[in-house]
Amino acid sequence: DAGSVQILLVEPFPPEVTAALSAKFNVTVLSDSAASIDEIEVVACSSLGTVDAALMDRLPRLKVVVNLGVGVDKIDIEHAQQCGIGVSNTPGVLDACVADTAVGLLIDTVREFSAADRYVRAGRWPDGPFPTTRNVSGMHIGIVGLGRIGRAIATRLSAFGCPITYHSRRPVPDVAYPYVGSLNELALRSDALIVAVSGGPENTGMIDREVLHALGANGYLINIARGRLVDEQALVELLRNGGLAGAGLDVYVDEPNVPEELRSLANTVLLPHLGSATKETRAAMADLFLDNLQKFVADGTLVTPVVAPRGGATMQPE
Ligand code: 8YV
Repeated sequence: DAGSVQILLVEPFPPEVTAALSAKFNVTVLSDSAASIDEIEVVACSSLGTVDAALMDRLPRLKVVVNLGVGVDKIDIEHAQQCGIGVSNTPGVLDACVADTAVGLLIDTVREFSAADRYVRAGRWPDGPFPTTRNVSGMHIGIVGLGRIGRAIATRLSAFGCPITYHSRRPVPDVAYPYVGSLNELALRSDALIVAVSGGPENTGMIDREVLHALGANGYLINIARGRLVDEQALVELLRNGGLAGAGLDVYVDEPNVPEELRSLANTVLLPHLGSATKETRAAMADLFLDNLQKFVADGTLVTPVVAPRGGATMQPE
């Protein structure tokens, strides 16, 4: 019975989903120091909340971690696997929205719409026209990570007449876009590099100084994936000294703290991790999150597992 299932909520977590969760389940918030955690069977988190091995080890009855978001990079997946703890995420339902964000960020960064808006608001238009920029249509686009979101970005930019190439661990079957085995080579060939790869530890720092250098003085970097994928310090240096034309970022190494160096540059467009933040998409994510939780309570399995929970219908009292 759902009411008897003990859920631990790891913040930050959207308040509207907390309300839906609390209506059906017995919810304890991790930050509540009086919280009794011995009976916890389920951890609920968003992609922004950390669920490390230490937390899992503090919960003797933990069986599943249900994540609101597609990225599970803040969950220790390896440890969950070892302990037989299931993990679910919310894939698919946010692809269109995040791809829209990537395209919007690309256009804003290249055409400098946000800077032009500041120009008009500051009353500078009478001083002269805003400087010309460059075309987005026809740009050579390199996509890093051709998963569901990467493909949704590729579809949209194909309609802009942009030749698309991509890099991933291995070629993706059934796609027509040319695969480039070396990330440096992809950066060399691209006018804009769009990062859409998963943010797990194996990919940390993959967009390094060399890759950014290969992208070059006329190149743009767009990141809607995770901040840790990029060497942020090298990015700042190249943006500052003309080694890169511009960067559009939705994600950062230490969110919500955005380095002052990035904020003071004129050739950056900076968004506060809003890739999936529309009402429709967040509602669809919440539905899939709750479906995973309900299925687990019902039969011990998950709708969209990242790690399958060990041992079937485990919610019955032992
Ligand atoms: C949000 C995200 O950060 O899905 C992801 O991986 O990064 C996001 O959509 C968040 O999880 C929403 O609560």
